[in-house]
Amino acid sequence: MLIDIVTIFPEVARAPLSESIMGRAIDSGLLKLRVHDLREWTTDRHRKVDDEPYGGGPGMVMKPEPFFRAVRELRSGGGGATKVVMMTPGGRRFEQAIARSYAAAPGVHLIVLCGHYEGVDHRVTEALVDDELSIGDYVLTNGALAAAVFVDAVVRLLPGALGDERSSEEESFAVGEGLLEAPCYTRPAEFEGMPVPEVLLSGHHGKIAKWRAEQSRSRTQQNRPDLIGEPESPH
Ligand code: JA5
Repeated sequence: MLIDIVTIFPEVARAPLSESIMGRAIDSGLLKLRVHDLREWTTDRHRKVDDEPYGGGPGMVMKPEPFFRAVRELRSGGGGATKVVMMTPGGRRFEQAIARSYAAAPGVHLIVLCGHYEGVDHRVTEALVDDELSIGDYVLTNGALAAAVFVDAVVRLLPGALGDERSSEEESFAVGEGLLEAPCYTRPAEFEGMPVPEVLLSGHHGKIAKWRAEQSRSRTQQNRPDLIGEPESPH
């Protein structure tokens, strides 16, 4: 899968995607990841990527020209079909089902644009962007972090990306679809006065399954009532 990320903070996007599973996906050729500095596509001496908003207001807006130059150049170097994704707090909520749909099209060249400052000139969105994504309802200082989250979630689903670290059976337990996992423990059986629940040491698989199911239910009720059709508790 070919993925280009375009950001004014390329190191922020690059660092998390060079480790572990992502690093191996790159080394094995499963993923070709290129992270670009948007300023490569500026033409002025100061490499300016933002300007004041028309209509007034606080903050700065990302200029359209560098994005248009970037996408034109990257599209021409990709070969076949291209999808342009914009990471922005105003996008549709990114979730596992969206990650799956991107992973199911590994032949598509992804170009991931990162918003910064108060926003991006809307002509970029209208003319270039196929999908606007938000990773959640919180404020980041940096859209490159959101891009790294998106790419990680997609690439780990590509066949062969996980090696034997984890299998896709885990998918059916993904948060957001079903219940939360029961608590888990490893050795020692007692640590600083805190014992592992006795049932887990019992060897009684029926009782263990029942205990886990009840723990899943109560933890989901407590932490993610939205997953079982109940209103989310106020903050
Ligand atoms: C925050 C100054 O969830 C997607 C995104 C959140 C966020 C993005 S993209 N950019 C920024 C930002 O804040 O630049």
